[in-house]
Amino acid sequence: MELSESAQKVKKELITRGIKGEVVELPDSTRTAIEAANAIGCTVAQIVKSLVFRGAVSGKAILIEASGVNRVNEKAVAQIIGEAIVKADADFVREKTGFAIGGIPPLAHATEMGAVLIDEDLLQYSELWAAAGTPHAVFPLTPDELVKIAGGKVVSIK
Ligand code: 5CA
Repeated sequence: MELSESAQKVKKELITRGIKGEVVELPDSTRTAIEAANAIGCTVAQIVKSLVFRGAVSGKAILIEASGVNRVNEKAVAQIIGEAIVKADADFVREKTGFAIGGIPPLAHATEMGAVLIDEDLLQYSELWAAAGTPHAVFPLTPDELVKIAGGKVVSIK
């Protein structure tokens, strides 16, 4: 079946960046990390959550690539980036990334992120899965590929 427009955008960018993993669109929802893990048949920890926050002072988009099992410690992240962060609303997420919540990919965003952080806990797995633009689309990648395409700093986010 043909990929939806948003998933195609991600697929194109993956090809451009030399990532081999194929975008798959699944019948079951992959909107949340738990749903994605169930639909794929992997652990929740292997799911890459692409979470968008807003810099409280700068107003910049802060992207955090977190393991599906981890909750972002906003105080710890504030220490790392040098300003407080607040959870972004759906409109901010759409404006900055070009995608809707539940399908935010680690790349192919509409605007450049102010900062990108990658959860160090993701580095222990040989295979990860990230959203590919819609709440039904995902693709597999390695931790090295995630660091390459997201272009972020690997840190503890929890
Ligand atoms: N497709 C899966 C991973 S493959 C996915 O996108 N998971 S996620 O965790 O990155 O996206 C869901 C996240 O969006 C939730 O954890 C939550 O942090 C955020 N979210 C959900 N609803 C809202 C909302 N109304 N406003 C802002 N953020 C939201």
